[in-house]
Amino acid sequence: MTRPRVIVTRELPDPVMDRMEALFDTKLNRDDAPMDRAALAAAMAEADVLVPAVTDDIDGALIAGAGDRLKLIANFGAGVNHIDLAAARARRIVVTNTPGVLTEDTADLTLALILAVPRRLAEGEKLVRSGGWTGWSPGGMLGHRIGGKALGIVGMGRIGQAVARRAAAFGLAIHYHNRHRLPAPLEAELGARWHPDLDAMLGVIDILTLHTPRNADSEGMIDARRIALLRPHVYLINASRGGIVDEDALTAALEAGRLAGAGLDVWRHEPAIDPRLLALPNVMMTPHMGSATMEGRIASGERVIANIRAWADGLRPPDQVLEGWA
Ligand code: 8YV
Repeated sequence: MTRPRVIVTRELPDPVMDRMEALFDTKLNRDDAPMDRAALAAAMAEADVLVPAVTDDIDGALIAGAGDRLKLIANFGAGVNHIDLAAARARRIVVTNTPGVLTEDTADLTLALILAVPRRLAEGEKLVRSGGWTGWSPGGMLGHRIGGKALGIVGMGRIGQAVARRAAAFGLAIHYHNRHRLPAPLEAELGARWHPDLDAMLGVIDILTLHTPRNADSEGMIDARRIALLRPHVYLINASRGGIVDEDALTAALEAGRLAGAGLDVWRHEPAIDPRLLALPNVMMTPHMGSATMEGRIASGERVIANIRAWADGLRPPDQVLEGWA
């Protein structure tokens, strides 16, 4: 196939779109308005390749109704929880993602939250901006020290490891829960302690950060029961997927002072945010911006292009997502 019909659902950086237009029979979404279900269905009826993003819910019914031409869903982004992988496999549609290129940016944002929440950065900024700051005082804006605390990382893949490296430099002791234990040399290099039992880890840490993909195993993983295992001085950080945390249970715990605070970049029903959370001063909130760097977006687009080219050449795309691994 020389020029596959490629439909891109969101506006990507210019260098990515220019290259796509040069290589493929590309239909771009220049005004970046998220496509509704009917628009997605129409795109999936005419495309050889769909390039969706996290805001597109590519569910089983849409995939089942896709045109015979659709052979590749080349996701722009690492997480693929918004794509029904089983339905794609049933239709023999290949799914790819863009792993690796967003790792460092997401880890940076995570560290920013890990530092900002216990030190109350958002509250301090708000105080100054409001004109309500009356001057230094010994008890003003007291937060909690980062160094010497225990960080619990759930999901020790690329991003979890990148967070561990950064956190160690700030003097945090690294604990992690992962299905598989890391190889011993890597574990030693990171100075990380494996907890095969997530519940056991929750009782010994001071800050919890989540870096596991959202899938059937992780959906609602941090629920009311597990939140109750956290000690009241614990901060929860989430820059992975909102659905991993039971947001109602988290809100109730924060409101009741059963948790010290939270740093949240992702939400269960983005972009809607529970007004009860908005009212809590000890929650720092960011708008799903963990990977939002120009460099990362371009690198992500380049991976999409590499995947499409490999597929069009009859090769196995480098980032093919295998069900059960995402
Ligand atoms: C991306 C993300 O911006 O890569 C991911 O899984 O969550 C984001 O950081 C998004 O997926 C782009 O579609």
